[in-house]
Amino acid sequence: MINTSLAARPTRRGMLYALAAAGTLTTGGVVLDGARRAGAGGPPAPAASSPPAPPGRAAHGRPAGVRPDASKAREIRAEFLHAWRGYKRHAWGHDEVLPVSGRHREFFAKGHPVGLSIIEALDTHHLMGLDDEVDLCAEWITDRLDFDIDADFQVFETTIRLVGGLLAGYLATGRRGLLRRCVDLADRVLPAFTKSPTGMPYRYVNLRTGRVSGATLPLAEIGTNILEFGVLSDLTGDDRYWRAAKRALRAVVQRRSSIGLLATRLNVESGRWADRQGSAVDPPVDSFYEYLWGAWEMFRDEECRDWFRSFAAALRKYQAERVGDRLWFKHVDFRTGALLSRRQSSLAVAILPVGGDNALAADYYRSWTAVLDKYTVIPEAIDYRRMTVVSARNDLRPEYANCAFQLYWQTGDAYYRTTAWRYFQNLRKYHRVPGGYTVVTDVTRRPMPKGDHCPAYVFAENFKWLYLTFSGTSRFDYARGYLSTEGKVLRGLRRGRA
Ligand code: DMJ
Repeated sequence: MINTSLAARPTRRGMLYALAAAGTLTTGGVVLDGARRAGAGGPPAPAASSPPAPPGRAAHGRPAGVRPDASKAREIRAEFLHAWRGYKRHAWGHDEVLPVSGRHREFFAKGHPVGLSIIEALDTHHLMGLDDEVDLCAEWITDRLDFDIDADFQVFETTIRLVGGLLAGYLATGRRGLLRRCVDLADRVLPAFTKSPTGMPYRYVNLRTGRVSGATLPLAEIGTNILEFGVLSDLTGDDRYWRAAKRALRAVVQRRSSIGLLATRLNVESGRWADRQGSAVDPPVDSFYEYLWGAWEMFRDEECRDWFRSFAAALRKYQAERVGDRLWFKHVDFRTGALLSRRQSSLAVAILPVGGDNALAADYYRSWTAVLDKYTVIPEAIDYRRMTVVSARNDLRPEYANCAFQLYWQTGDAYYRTTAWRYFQNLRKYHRVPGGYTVVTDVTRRPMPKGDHCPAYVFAENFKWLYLTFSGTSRFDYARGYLSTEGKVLRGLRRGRA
C-alpha cells in the first residue's frame, strides 16, 4: 500500500523528521525554516533527519562552506548543460543518450523507458540553479512516468538511481508528486527483500508482479540501500524500508570470517558464500562499506558504525599494501588473508574518504592521481604493482572527482581542487562530442578513441562533484550535507536563490 503520509510514527528518526518539518528543529546551528518553493505548492521544506551536530560545528567536522571560484564553477555548469542538451535533443524520455549517433537506449529493460537521465539530473539542476529544467523534469516525472512495468528491474540500480533520485528531487523541490512516485517504486522493490528467506534482497524484481529472481549477487547489490530507505522511512513514517535494509546488512555481517573479512558474492536463499575473494574496496563490494558508514552519519546507527570500523581495521591489516610510496588494496582469501590478485578498479577511489580516515584516503587519492598523470584519463582497472592497464576503457567515471570533492570538503587542501580541475580539463578534452559527453574506449591510444554512450550517472555525479568543489553554492548546506553513492544529496539541499 502506498503511504505518503508525512505524519511520522514516534520512532527516533521519525520524531526528528516531524520536528524538522514543523520548523522547530535546529540542526547544525541552522533552524529549518519550513520554507516553500514558490509555485511548487509543496510541503514544508523537509530535512532528512539525523541528530543535530553540536551548536556551531558541522555534522562531519567539515567546514561549513568552500571558497567559491565563480569562473571555474561557470565552466563546469556550462559543460553539464552541454551534456544535458545532448540528452534532451536526442533521447528525451528515454534512459540514456548515445550522443555520437544521436540515438538512445534503455538501461533497465528493453522497451521500457523510465527517463533515467531525467531522474538522475534532478538535484544537479537544482544545485546549479537551473530551475526551469527542474520544473521540466519534475513535470515529466509526475505526468508521464508510471512504474507499473512488467519487467525485471535490478534492485541495486533501481534503488540508488531511481529511489535516490526521486528522493533528492523531492528534498530539492518539496513536490509531493515526486515523493509519491518514489514510495510507489520502493513498494514495488520491497518484495526483493521480504520474499528472501535471509532478508538479503534478490537481484531482480518484476515491478508489476513482484516476482523475484537472481539469488546470487555481490555485496554492493545487497547492502547499498539503507541511506535511501532510511530517508524514505523518515519522510513517510513507515519503518518497513529502514527495517528491510538493516536486516539485509545484519545478514551479511553475520557471515564474516574469523579474521573479520567478507567475500564478494552471497546466495541470498542459502545464505552461503559463492566465492572466497575479499575484494574490498573494489566493486562489486565498494558501496556496501560506504553505506555502513553512511548509516552512522545520517541516522546515528551505532551498530553500523561499529561494523564499518571493524571491517576498516581488517582491511588495513590484511589488504592494504604499499608499492613504493603508493597505497593499494589487494584481493585476498577472506578466510586466510592469502593474496589472490593485485587488480584494482578505478571506482574504488571514491570509497575511502567516507569513513573519515583522511590520512588513508589522501594516500589512496595520491595513488590514483599517479594513474591520472600517467594515462591522462584514468583507465577502468589497473595492475597496481606494474602500473599497467587491465581494462583500458573509461566509462565517464565520476569516482576520482567524487573523492576530490570529499577530501577538499573535509580538509580544504587546495591540492584536491588543482587535481579535480585537471580531471575536468581532461574530461572536456577527451569525452566531449557535439551531442554531449561520451565514453572513451581505450585511454592508451592516441588519438583516444571514443564510444557512443553517455551513462545516466554523468547527470548525477561528474559535474555535480566538480560544481560542489568549486561553486560554494548556497543551495547546498556544506556543514551538514550528505550524498549517496550515486551523488544524490540526501541531506543538506537548500532552496532560495542559487
Ligand atoms: C555509479 O552508478 C555509482 O557511483 C555506483 O556506486 C557505482 N558506480 C557508478 C559510476 O561509476
